[in-house]
Amino acid sequence: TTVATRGKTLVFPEGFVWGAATAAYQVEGAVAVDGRGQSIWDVFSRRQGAILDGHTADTACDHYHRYADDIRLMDRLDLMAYRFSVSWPRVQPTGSGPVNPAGLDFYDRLVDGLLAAGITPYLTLYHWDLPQALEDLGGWASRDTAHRLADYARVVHDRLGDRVAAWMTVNEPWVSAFVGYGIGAHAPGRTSPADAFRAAHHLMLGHGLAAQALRAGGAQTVGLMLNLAPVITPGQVNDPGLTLSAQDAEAVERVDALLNRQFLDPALRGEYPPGILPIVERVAGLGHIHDHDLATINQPVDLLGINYYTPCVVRSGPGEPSNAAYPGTEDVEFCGAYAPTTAMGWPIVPTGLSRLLEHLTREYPGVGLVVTENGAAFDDVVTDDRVRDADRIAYLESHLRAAYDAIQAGADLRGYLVWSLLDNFEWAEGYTKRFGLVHVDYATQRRLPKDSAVWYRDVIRRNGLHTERARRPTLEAVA
Ligand code: GBH
Repeated sequence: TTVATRGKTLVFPEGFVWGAATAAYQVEGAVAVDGRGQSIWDVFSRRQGAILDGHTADTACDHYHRYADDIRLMDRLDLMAYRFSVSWPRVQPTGSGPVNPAGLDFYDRLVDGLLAAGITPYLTLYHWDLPQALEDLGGWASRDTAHRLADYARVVHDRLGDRVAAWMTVNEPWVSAFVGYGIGAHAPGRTSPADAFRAAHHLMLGHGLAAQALRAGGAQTVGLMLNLAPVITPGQVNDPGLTLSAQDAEAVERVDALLNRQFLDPALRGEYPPGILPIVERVAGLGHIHDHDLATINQPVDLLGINYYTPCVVRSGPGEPSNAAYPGTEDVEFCGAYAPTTAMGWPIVPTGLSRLLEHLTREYPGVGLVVTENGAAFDDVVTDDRVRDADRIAYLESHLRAAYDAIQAGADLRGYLVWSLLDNFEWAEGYTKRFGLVHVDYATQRRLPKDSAVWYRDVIRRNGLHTERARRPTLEAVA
């Protein structure tokens, strides 16, 4: 194996890709500039009570105007890769038909700037900002939206395909479908479990159709990002080998099908996992699943992007009478408070990442893996022009150790992207949660690299983790 322990450093495989990620709506701002159309998030965030403290992303990190400075920042952090998303309503203001050249120009400049700095772009086509005009026609509950995504993929690829190698179709279809259309905590804020299942299927169909379009255009690397979590019982948090009761095992399997396999199996195996279609049929009917859809969804995937934050811990027991995030789990208890948490309230369990990577390697062999999101929000404080975010460093370090363990156990993990480069608009939490390696003062737009940014730069420089703590220098802020 290429993995080695060099002195006191855990060395990652040669060519391992280190980077950070953002998403268009969370960082760009400039929502009414240069012909951009409205997205479902522009509309949703104006709903009374939808976003904590009534925040909107109208300005966010103003990355649309400051992208050149942000690229310089990435360069100073020695990032090898930057994952960003393209705003669909910037490129196609009404989601179909007319293309807005000024919108494409922005991504053209961004990509050229990244390449000039030696940073590899990882382009996400869809990170949740659906054009509102398409939502008005039914959004992801409507089959047509999948075809519109493929058209949009073609438009973006025609413009950037000569310079961008890595094309990711959709980000976290589970969240889009079940949080957006089921619980309604995200845009478009609908509360229909039936529409959530339809949205899930159509997002995956959109992935398949977009992957076909990208491939036909000559794209080299095509993939998608899923929010994946090992589904385990509370007892397995500290004792992974624990034998489960039949009821617990069945609860785990059902939740795993809803959260992970509903997306993994169609994309990578061309089928829905056992047990899920009866739930879909009861909640939504099966009319939205057409004969050849699974073959369309099952396109070759070069890269599976894994967004990992925390495991999903469940056991057999009293659940919610109707849980719109997990339809059909009335007899499943979702457990929290089994480990210390981040500011999001998400328990910190690094072994969940190694477990997940090893499981994917066993169950879906042959697909390249990249951690496309991992990171944590903490209550950062700026003192003496510095953010001493030891808690974030500890989170990242422990998860990188878990990733290293998985690689040693045979996982084909090719890269790791921190969520996020910058503090940004954290969806329903507004600006109250900070995930960045770089602190953003929203009043002045000043960027201040946190201690974690400097720590991460050192990880990148040595392609691995120091097993002993060193004294670390700081980086000055940039206006
Ligand atoms: C990602 O979603 C998004 O892609 C990104 O845009 C976002 O900013 C980032 O994460 C941070 O939120 O209640 O303990 O069961 C994350 C999706 C789905 C992560 C549900 C954690 C459950 C935690 N997530 N989840 S828990």
